[in-house]
This record gives sequence, C-alpha cells and structure tokens, in this order.
Amino acid sequence: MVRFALLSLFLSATVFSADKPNVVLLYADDLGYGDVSCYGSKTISTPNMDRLAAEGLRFTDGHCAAATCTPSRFAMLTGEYAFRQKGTGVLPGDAKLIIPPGRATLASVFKSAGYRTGVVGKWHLGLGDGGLDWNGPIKPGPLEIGFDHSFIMAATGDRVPCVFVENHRVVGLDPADPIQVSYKEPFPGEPTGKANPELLKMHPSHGHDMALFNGVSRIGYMKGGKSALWKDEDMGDTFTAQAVKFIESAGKGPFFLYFAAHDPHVPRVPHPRFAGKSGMGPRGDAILQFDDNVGSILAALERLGLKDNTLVLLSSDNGPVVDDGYKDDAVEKLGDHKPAGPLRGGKYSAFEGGTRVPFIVRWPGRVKPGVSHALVSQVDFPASFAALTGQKGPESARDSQNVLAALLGDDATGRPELVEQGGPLALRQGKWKFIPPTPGPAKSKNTNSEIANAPQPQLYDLSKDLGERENLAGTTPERVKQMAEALEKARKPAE
Ligand code: NG6
Ligand code: CA
Repeated sequence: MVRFALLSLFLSATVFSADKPNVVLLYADDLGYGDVSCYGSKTISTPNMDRLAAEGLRFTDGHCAAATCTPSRFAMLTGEYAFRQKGTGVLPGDAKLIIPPGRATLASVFKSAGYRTGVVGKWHLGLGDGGLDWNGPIKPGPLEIGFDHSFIMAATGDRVPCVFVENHRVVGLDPADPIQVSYKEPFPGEPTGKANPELLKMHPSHGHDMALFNGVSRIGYMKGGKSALWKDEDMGDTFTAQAVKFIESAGKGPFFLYFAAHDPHVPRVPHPRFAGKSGMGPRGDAILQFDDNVGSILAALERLGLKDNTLVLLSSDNGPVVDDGYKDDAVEKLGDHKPAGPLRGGKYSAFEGGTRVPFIVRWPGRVKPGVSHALVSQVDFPASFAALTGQKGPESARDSQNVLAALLGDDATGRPELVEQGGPLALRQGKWKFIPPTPGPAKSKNTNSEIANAPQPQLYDLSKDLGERENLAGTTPERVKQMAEALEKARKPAE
C-alpha cells in the first residue's frame, strides 16, 4: 500500500512537471516573415532563432491577430479580436488601460493554474484609468490583469514617456524632477525635433518631431524625469537582463514570461556592438540584436536546467515595415532583403505580410522538431494555454480556439477559418484568402506599405499564389459570396 502511494506520488509529480511546462513567449515588434534566416532569408543571419526552429516546430502559417501592435496584443492577451472593441487602435503613450481589470487574460489563465507570471518589455495597451500621474502609483496596468511582475515601457520607443515602469512605479525617478506628459502641447523650453533639428542623430521622415531625447525625436511631449530616461542603445540588454532575472527568481513552481522586445520597431537604435553588422543599416542591426537577446534568454534556460521543461514560443506582433517614420537608411540599405519573404504587404496590411509572421514552438521531448503548415493565430493562446494547463478557456476569450494539438505538432490543420485585421479585415478559409472591397488608398503614403484596399473584391488561392497576385474573384463568384457572408458573420461586434 505504502509502495503504491509512493509510486502514485512519484507518477503525479512526473505528470505535473510534464503537463505544466514553463512557458516563455519571445515576442518581437515588427519582425517580418522574411526577416529570419530559418524562414528562408539569405540576406540576414539569425542563428539563435534558427537553432530554436531546428529544435522545435516552425509554423509557415502562424499569425498575429492584427497588422499593428495594440490590436494584435489586445487579441493575444484577451482571446478576442480587437475589431470587436472600440479604442483598440495604436494607442498614444498616455492612453488608459484598454483591458478592464478583472477580465481574463493569457496571464490570468496561467496565474490560475499556479504559474508565476511576468511581462518584460513593450506594453502598448495603456496604463491607468485616465489622467495618469506618472509620479505616483501607475495602475491599473499589467499587475491588475494577471501579471505578478512587470517591467515595461508604456507604449513604444517612439512615444513618450521614455521611461521604464516596474510594477507600479517609474524606475529611477527623482521626486524633485517630476514627469509631465502631453500629447497636445509642447512644454516651453523643452527641445523638440521640429525646433531643434541640430540635436538629432536620427531625423524623422514623417511625424516623430516632438519631444527630443538621446538625439531622437518622438511622438508626444514630455518634461522632467531626466534621471529616469531610458537610453535607446541599452534597451535590448535591459529587457533581456530583466527577463533573465525573472526566470532566475521564479522559484520552484512553473512560470510564464511574456518577453515583449522592442526590436526592430522604430526608432532603431541598437547597441553599438551591433552597429553596421547586418550591412542593412539600423533595421537589420536591430534584428541581430533581437536574435542575440533571444540567444541570451535561451542560454539562461539551459544554464538553469530548465530547457526540457520549458515551452518557448517565438513570434512577432505584426508584419515588417521598412520606413516607419525615421531616416534610418532602412530603405537605402535594404538591397535584396525581403522583410516579408514571399508574402505581399507588411505592417498595416491585410495581405498575408501583415499578419503571417515567424512562429516557432520549442518544447524538447514533447514537440517533435519539424515544420507545420497548420493555420494558427496568437488569438488562440488563451484557449490553447488554458487547455495545456488543464483548464477551460475563459468565456470572454470568444475568438480564441483551442489549437493546442496544432501547437504541439499533433494536428496538421489548425483553424478552419481566421479573420486577419489589416486596414481592411480579410478572411482565411484554408488555402483561400478573401479581402472585401474597401475604400481607401492601396498604399500608405508614408510607409509605402500595400494596405490591400481595393474597390473590387479580392480572392487568392494561397496554395498556388502565396504572393497574392492573381485575383480569382471574377472566376469564382460563389466562393466570393460565401466568404463575404462568412466575414460579415465573423465581424459582428461583441454584444
Ligand atoms: C504610427 C507611427 C509609427 C509606429 C506605429 C505604431 C507615425 C508617423 N507613425 O502612427 O512610427 O509608431 O504608429 O507601431 O507616427 S506599432 O508597431 O506599435 O503598432
Ligand atoms: Ca509592432
């Protein structure tokens, strides 16, 4: 009897550790399908991501939920498509938190399964509940929606405030030099990109001519908080060190880490050790920096003996963009590099390049290395990780499907259908891609990105035409009609 009890204790301990792996989500910002060498790029070398792919499962049809950051992350964390909720577009740095405290999130799913949960890096989902005082406690934020620990920037590197927030406080703030933030009016006496171009080391190409720090002008105005200002060159290393610290301090139980890197988003100001290394200017160098940061986090997992029992998932929040508002040589030095690989469009686009992104799952011993063509989306994370941790998916995660079997390589198909949010909404059904007639310019004037707006419906067979060049809408009107109806049904706002 005693022996039996001991045996079952042993078994349940084994089952526990195999069932509840640590989960590390390595998330790039604006990294394209073609920006990684294991996705076929011959123009850039990303050895750490390549190693992850070689040891794991590389998805060729893995998607973020939207072609810009805020809606993409909103959907990934809540399991609800962002287009159902107003106010989920790209947010200014002083926006309030758009996920109501108490709502189930990817983080709370892990937390309720006994995980210690942490976020490090780019947040961009708003903070506070309106009129936030950056000098006091900063909440609600990540800690109010399921994270135990957070070390974040509020929005983006090109938006004020240019400081890090750890849990409820700005890091390194001197109370004698309080922070003021405005997205309306400049602060008299503070330098701006517009008034002080002589102070710039990188000039804007569109917008980005407001608050000026560290030789880079940004969106929005800020005053004070001098001792707390980040140094763009150190941001990758700072986030990586924080991620490793979180892993080291997670203790015995399982942990979930959302590592939200800023690279290769603008402004691209990588550490000098990467400068000039890609031959593609700061955008390429920032990709090398992300790859290096990934390598450091993977090395920490190995050093701590956590590699085998950690599911690492690597992806990006939206497709790539070359000129996103700074004259940083990205256009001039692009050469033959194709940031979206064989895909059309990129960031801001409803073509595949907008949401089809690098997507790799590694879990040694459980996930067989290889390539998967299953259709999966980040909006599926809440339901899928609920399933991984033996729970029911949250009810509010209404668009999140349990695709755990696909993520683990046991199912080759994934979702039957997926809505892609670019400028227009598009619908995938297996190999078919439908984009409804949408008014507006075909290309974004500033970024030169092909948004996919067109007066006529577009239908592509991705199995033969991955680059979405041959519009079949005229030849198969029944399918156009059926997919237009399916998209109308899917796009209904939440009740
Ligand atoms: C745009 C910015 C762009 C980038 C983007 C958000 C201008 C002219 N362009 O409005 O630089 O910040 O917003 O990117 O301001 S995202 O990846 O966070 O969605
Ligand atoms: Ca982004």
